[in-house]
Amino acid sequence: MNAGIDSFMEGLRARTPGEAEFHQAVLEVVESVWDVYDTNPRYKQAKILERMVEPERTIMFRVPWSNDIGEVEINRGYRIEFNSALGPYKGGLRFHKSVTLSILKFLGFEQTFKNSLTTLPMGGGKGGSDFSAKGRSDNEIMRFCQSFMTELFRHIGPNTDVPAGDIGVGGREIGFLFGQYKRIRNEFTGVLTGKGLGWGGSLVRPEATGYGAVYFVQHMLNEIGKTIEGKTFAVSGFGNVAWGAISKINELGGKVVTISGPDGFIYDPDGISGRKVEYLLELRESNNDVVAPYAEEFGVHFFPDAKPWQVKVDIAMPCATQNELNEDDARMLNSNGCFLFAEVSNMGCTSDAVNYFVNNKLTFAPGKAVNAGGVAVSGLEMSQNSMRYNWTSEEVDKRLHLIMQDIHDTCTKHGKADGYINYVKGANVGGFVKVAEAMLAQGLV
Ligand code: 2IT
Repeated sequence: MNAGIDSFMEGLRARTPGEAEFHQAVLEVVESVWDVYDTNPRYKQAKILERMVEPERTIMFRVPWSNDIGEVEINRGYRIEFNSALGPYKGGLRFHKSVTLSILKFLGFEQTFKNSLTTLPMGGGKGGSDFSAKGRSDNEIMRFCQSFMTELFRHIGPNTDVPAGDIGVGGREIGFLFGQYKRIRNEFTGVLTGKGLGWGGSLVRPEATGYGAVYFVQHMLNEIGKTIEGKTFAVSGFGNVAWGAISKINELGGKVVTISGPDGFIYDPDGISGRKVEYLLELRESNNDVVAPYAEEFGVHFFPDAKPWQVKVDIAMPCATQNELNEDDARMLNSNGCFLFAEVSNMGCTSDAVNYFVNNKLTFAPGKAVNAGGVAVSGLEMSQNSMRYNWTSEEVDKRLHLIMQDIHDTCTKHGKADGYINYVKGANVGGFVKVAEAMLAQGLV
């Protein structure tokens, strides 16, 4: 490794001990942009990279609430306002028992570059809590969301910081959070995205992350002279992102043969289509966080405690969570004939897996490019809220198409060399340069 990168990372690790996921996300970006950084005295003098890895503001707070049997429960809430060079902080809230400061810092850091890639005016932020909806009643979820917002409201606003959903935060939670914000502030504003259609939400927002990812895959396939028609896909996860991706793959003539949950994966060789896709929504609404019931419902095979990467497919799309696909998985997929890897989850692949893909010049694109359609349509929701007007689904979908194409063009511009597109480098450099230039223009803040 390069000595400059080494000493940069050593400094970061010393300042942020124990934040392994954050270090992983930073290292990937620093490795990609180091040449650009090291040869640009304007960036170096202004210590742009050193500033980028320090969040502008980190908020941590107590979230007390009482459960259905009257016991007191305490969770920890967070909002990391990472970078506002390009616009108000923007990024999701994750409610899951695995949430830590390190996880939200990695997500907020990545969000900054992802949002930059979308071409829309959004800074980067992320937040959430170690609260999990698993086994909770709707009333408990509402009380938790209300308590969470009772502290968060003072830090956010439509021109300051606009949260949205992520793992564990969907339409139901956004509704509870929005209601409490409106009640406390006495303001009906676009302070959150992912809102319901009748009260400020945007058409296509629920589908946007999955649809956008598939549009991006279409561009990747186009580069290697292929199309989605007739291809088989391994998808992981079974939530909103997997659901959107599967719907669009079906529409374009592909076949998805796997989904997964924390309990294992489903192999459905006939393809997950029709009613089976809608069934994913029922699974989620059950608050159980398992996929095994799908096997019983549709008479297919369930593989407990296993990941879907052992199945023979053409294309792999991890859609669940960070570090869900490691180097062994990558090798196994590749040796079974898989030729395209589109990371849809944020940092879904381990560093070793990413290095394996790139060093072997395989067609791989990172989450911050592939999954950016979600936050992009959040940006379009903000635009519509500002105009107090709603676009049709055709209008939103058209803009989503253009944005995904733009991101692919940016990746190609900064990542293509000797006929190979290094999407990791392309996305990181493309995202970085725009943020760096804005930071320089805005002075030492
Ligand atoms: O990771 C992500 O980009 C999201 N969870 C969506 C963020 C947003 O503000 O829509």
